[in-house]
Amino acid sequence: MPNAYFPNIAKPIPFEGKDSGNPLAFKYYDKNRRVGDKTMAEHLRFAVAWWHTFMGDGSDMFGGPAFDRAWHQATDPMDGAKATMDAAFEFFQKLGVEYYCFHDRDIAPTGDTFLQSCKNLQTMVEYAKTLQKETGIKLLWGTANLFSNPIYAQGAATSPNAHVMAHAAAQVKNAIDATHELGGENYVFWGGREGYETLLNTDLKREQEQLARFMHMAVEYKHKIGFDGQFLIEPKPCEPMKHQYDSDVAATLYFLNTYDLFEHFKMNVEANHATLAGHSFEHELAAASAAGKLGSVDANRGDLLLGWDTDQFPTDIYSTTLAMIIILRQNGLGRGGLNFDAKVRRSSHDPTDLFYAHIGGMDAFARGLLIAYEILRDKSLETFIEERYGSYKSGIGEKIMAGKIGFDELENWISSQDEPVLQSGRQEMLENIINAYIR
Ligand code: XLS
Ligand code: CA
Ligand code: CA
Repeated sequence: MPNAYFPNIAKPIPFEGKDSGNPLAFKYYDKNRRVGDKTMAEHLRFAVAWWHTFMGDGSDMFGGPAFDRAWHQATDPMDGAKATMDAAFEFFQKLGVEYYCFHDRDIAPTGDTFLQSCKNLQTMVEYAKTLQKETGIKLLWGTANLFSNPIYAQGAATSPNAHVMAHAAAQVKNAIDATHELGGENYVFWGGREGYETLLNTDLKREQEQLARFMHMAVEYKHKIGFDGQFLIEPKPCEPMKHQYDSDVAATLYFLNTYDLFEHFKMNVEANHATLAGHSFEHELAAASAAGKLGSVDANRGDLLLGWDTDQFPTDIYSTTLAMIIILRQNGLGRGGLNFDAKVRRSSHDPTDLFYAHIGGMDAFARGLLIAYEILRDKSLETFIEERYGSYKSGIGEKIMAGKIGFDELENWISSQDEPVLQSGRQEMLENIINAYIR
């Protein structure tokens, strides 16, 4: 295993169990441990996000780069990209994750022209292919950065300028090609600038039609080249735009339905985007799962006291438990996974902090998995929920749901009945049950 960029981490991070005092060891994530019919690694399918972990330089709105990364020292951008890729694969192996995710412009530098950017990307894809082959590490998903280039300031697919939309289409074509070439299991569409800043200059209906047309072209292209990965849309309500069209899971489902795209997409649900949309992480997961559309997860957390996308590493066991209950109920994420779309804080400038951050996130989800598995195995919630709706299994409830009767019949029926007998929702009792499992 190469040892050039993280010399302080001499060997892969070991699993040492919950009593270990070693901060560079897993306490819960034991990748080969079986939980039900799968190993922890198969359940969790962790991925590292290239943009934050290898490209992040600690900049924020008030200050420039704060991280001095050994892989960012080259003067030639392509040498820098290669060094970054070496560092990334060293990191994946030492951390013990099987997957990564990237934007086209993360792994390859933007060239002076579009064609040069495409060439850079192809060169880096070839290099990634070699490293994937050598290490067995795989691509969970690829995507295109349709938000950094100033031409996308007014949208990419939803730009008022058709030349810009064409540019975005050509860029996405190349990003899908790259993902396909690397055997990516999914391709993500996050429309950071697909929204508006003021309605004074915006035709909202037209922009959504453009977005739909763009997605149809992507689907046609996917079939044309035989890419069999999943297409995922990642909802977010705002930032950088004031309003984004795919604002949450419900809005995205509506968009897919309206424009005849439903069968072609699932969703990549991000925790921090859920809370920015005024929902809980588990609400968004449950909403996507109920529609059969929970494809993958961007595992992070926000800060409820800050109104922006802080992309912090997940540490809250309660939240990972509720998330894993939903994921286990739908029998896993299939070809999706848990991607740490998360960054270390500006003050955590030491490369070792990248290990602490991921170890913490992986342990938080491993623990959530173990707890959720027990809760479901014991049917601690399922039996209660089943009984709560029991009145629809027979009698009047069964007739209602079978579509056999309507308002008139119900009025007649109600006239012959006493007042309904109400059952408690038992929220507090159920909350206590969950807490009893978190030990
Ligand atoms: C930004 C998004 C982005 C997507 C991929 O807020 O989370 O990083 O996951 O483009
Ligand atoms: Ca994300
Ligand atoms: Ca985010």
